[in-house]
Amino acid sequence: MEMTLRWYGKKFDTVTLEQIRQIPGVRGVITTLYDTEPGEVWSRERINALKEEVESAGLEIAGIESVNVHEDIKLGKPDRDVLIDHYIETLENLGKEDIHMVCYNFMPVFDWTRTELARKRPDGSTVLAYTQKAVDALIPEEMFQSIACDMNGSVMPGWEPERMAHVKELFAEYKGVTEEDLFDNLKYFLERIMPVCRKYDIYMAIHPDDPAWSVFGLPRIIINKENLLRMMHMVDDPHNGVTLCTGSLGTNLQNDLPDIIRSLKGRIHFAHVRNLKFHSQQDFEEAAHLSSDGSFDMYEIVKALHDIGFDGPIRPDHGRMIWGEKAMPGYGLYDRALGAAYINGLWEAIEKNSRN
Ligand code: DNO
Repeated sequence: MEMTLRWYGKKFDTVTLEQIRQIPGVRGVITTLYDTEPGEVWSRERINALKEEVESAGLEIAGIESVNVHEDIKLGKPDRDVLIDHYIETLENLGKEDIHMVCYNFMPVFDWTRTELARKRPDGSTVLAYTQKAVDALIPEEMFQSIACDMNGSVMPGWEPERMAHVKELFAEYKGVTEEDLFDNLKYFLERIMPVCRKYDIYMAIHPDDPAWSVFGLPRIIINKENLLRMMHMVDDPHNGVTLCTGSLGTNLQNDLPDIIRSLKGRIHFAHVRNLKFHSQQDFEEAAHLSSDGSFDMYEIVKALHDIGFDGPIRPDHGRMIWGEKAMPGYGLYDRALGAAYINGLWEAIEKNSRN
C-alpha cells in the first residue's frame, strides 16, 4: 500500500503540501481540480500545473478524488453521451499526465450525508455525526442550511452551494428512478469509459454510498457486498474497481468489512480507512482511527487489506477536529496525521508478522 493524504489544492485547503510532506510515510496526495464542475473537461495544462505543484513539494499525485459524474449521466438523460465524452477526455488527459487512479461516486443528488459536522465528544474534540431521526425530520432542501454554519468557512465536497441550489429540481428528476435504473446507467457509463481506462491503464474506484442506505427516498446502490460484486461483474474488467471506504460501508452494521475486503481481491484500487462509534443502529459519530475509540476492529480491516495483497493508495479518512485546529470538517491535519501513523503501524506489524 501507499500511504497518502487527501489535499484539496492551495486555494481550498487549510493544510499545506509542506505539512503533508512531514507526516512519516506519506509520499503521495490524493487531489482534484476542486473548482471544476461535473461535466467539464479537465485540461491537460491544468492537470500538469497541479502535478508540478505537488511534485515540487517532494510529493506525488497518487490518484484523483474525485472526477465527479454529472447527474444527467446518473439519470440516463439524452445528453449523457456528450457528458461521457467529456469525462473520457478528462480521463485521457489524466492518463497522458501519468495519473492512474480515479475515485468517483454514483450517489444521486447528495454525496455523503451527515446531520452534524461538529458534535462534541467527551475529550473536547468535535466530529461529524449522523442520526437517522434528524434526517427523517428534515426536508432535503434544508439539509444544507442545517449544517452550513459548522463548515468553518470551507466548501465541503458534495455540498457545494451551486449543487445545493438545485436540490429541489434534482429531486423531481429522480422521481421514479429505481435502483435497477441506476445500475443500468452505471453500466452504460462504465462500458463507455472502459476503453480509455484500458488504453491509459486508469483504475476507476467507485466510492460507496454514505450512509449505505437510501436517504430521502433516493435510490442508492453501492451499499453492500452483493451490490459491489454485481457492479464489478456487470463490467468485468480490472479497471472497474472500488474505493474501499470503511466509514461508508461500515455505516451498515450488517456489512462485514474484512469479509467484503477479501471478496473484492484484485478490484480494490483505493482505500479510505476510518472508524465509527455507534450509539444505535442508525446513530453514529466518527471516532479516532484507533480501534478502541470506535466500533470497528481496525487491525482486522488492515489485515484483510494486507492479506489480499492490496498495493494501491490508502488514506486516513475523516479525522476529529483537535488541538484547536480550524479546517474543513473531517479534513484537518492533526487527527488525519495520527490516523496515518496508526495505520502505518498496523501495517508494519502485520507485514513483519506475516514473514515469520
Ligand atoms: C467524503 C468523501 C466523499 C468522496 C466521494 C467520492 O468525505 O469520502 O466525498 O470523496 O464520494 O466521489
